[in-house]
Amino acid sequence: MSETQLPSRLPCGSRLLDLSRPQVMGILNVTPDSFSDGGRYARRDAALRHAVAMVEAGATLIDVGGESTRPGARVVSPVEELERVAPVVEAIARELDVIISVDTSTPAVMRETARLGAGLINDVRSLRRDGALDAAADTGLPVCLMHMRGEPGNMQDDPCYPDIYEEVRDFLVERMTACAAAGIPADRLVLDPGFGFAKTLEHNLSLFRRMDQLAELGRPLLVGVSRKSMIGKVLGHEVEGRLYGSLALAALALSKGAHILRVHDVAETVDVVRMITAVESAS
Ligand code: 8Y4
Repeated sequence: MSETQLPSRLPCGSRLLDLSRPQVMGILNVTPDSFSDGGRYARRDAALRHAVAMVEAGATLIDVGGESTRPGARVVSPVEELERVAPVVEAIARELDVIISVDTSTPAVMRETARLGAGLINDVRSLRRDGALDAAADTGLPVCLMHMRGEPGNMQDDPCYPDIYEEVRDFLVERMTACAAAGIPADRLVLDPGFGFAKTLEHNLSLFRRMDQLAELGRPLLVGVSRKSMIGKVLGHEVEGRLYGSLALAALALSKGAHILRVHDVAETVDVVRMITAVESAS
């Protein structure tokens, strides 16, 4: 794989993502479990307020997701997913100066949200659904490819790999090749090891340790570990008690070359990023 220097900016629709320093992506869930009651305008307004707070706290990307990837979550139709996500994307695009990432595997959602102002496609299935490669290619937007075997519903059924790092690298190379064949060039791709997806605790820890080697693929890395069960398993804390573990992993991910951190706790993570950047910019 080529080890060329990464460009310092990634075009994301009408905006540019600055890759010369680490960026924080705030997580915005618009699944019914997060904003269920109050009807659709209440859901849109609550989501917009959350997005405003994350941008004020320093997020430069907002990841909007309308389909839960939790094991056992109900399957959402494309129409239902679009009804949840589209008003939120539209409102953020109108109100805020931020790159909107859309967490979706659904071709129709990719096409429509791109039209409404989305700047990045974040697909945990790495464009493996029927029509997803073509839809993403047609939008011209960058895509985040993430390692996951199987589907969210069955991915934790005894995942087994001879070498987790090689598994993730080979998977991402295969998806990069599929993207190239569909007209999505490598310079439009972001790569993600997929922490917590089809991996045991040992897989997650070992992959995290070797994450710096994924730089050899020559693309920016996005890392999502915020509040995940790998932290819960090591520390023995429920999801509300995982902030310090999340910040420890955020700092370590930066030291291993991560470019984008996908997090719930934006203000706290931005402090970590700014402190590390201050030290690394010193003479
Ligand atoms: C508490 C809160 C515990 C949330 C677990 C979780 C990633 C992602 C997710 C990721 C990229 C999650 C959509 C899982 N994780 N996209 N999406 N990378 N690119 N679980 O790691 O946050 S959802």
